[in-house]
Amino acid sequence: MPLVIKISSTSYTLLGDDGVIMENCRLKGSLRIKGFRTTNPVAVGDVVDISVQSDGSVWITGIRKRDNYIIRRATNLSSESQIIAANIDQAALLVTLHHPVTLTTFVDRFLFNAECYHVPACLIFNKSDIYSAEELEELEMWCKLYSSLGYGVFVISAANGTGIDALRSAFSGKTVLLAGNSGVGKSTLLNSLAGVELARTADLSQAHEQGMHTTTFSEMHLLPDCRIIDTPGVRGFGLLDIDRHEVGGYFPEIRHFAKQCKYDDCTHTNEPKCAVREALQNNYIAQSRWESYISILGDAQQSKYR
Ligand SMILES: Nc1nc2c(ncn2[C@@H]2O[C@H](COP(=O)(O)OP(=O)(O)O)[C@@H](O)[C@H]2O)c(=O)[nH]1
Ligand SMILES: [Mg+2]
Ligand SMILES: [Zn+2]
Repeated sequence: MPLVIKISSTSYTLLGDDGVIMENCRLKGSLRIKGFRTTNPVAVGDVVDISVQSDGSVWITGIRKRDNYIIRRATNLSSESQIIAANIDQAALLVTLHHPVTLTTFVDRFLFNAECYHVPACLIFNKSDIYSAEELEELEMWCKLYSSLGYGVFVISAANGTGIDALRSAFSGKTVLLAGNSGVGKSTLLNSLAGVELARTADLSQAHEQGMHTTTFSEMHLLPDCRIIDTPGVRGFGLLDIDRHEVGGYFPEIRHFAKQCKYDDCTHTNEPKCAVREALQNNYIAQSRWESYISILGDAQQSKYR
């Protein structure tokens, strides 16, 4: 079945079973109105049905059921959402502790969202080549924390190749969604994994893209051992619907201790006999994770995700 690997504002690029790439494919009109209120009904990673016309042009006539998908709202004010990617095996966040600084809340929000979508998540710490001894110690603490929570953790240098082989084997055969703040090294990592120049890195791309309309559509890169979905302009992803008392269920350590809370719908804020707050006091839960939890709880309160 053909796979959607790239979307532009007017057409789709598909990868056929035979490995042939079909460009300029169109969407059959009736597909536009069905289903979600999304700005685009077809996403990168979708498996689709096609019909080839007598002139050779290709129409997408149907979308196969998705294993999973990740969406974000089109804009803050809009109720429309955009499917960023579908059928993902692994969500990977590329992180730099410094240069640029990544906030723990940003990391925790990513992990939280991946849990909500039931997509296994991992963290890739990049630029290990430029850290001071002190920064490396800090990095070690982050790695310990997140691996103790069950997340895959990798320390790499996309620039000099450190850790790339381990990453390549972890990604082998998988469709990976790669996210991360601008400047953390996503393009550099893509090139490093591919072994050839695929994506332009910051230095080269900025001048070129200025004045041009920059696309924010995702694209799937077909690497020798894996498929990487790159999501330009997508720093994280958002949820449409979550209740306050459900938030803790997507933090593995909170989920663990919450079983012993007195109330099933405990939000771990001011309820009596709360096992989660007790665990926090005894340092079984990291302070930074707790702060992220409280921050996401605040969003759920304001219905930010609805
Ligand atoms: N020292 C060092 N610099 C890196 C590394 N990876 C990327 N960079 C640099 O960081 C900048 C941003 O990289 P880029 O791949 O464009 O980031 P993107 O915005 O996430 O795609 C560029 O100047 C890269 O050369 C790394 O592992 N070590
Ligand atoms: Mg880039
Ligand atoms: Zn509780």
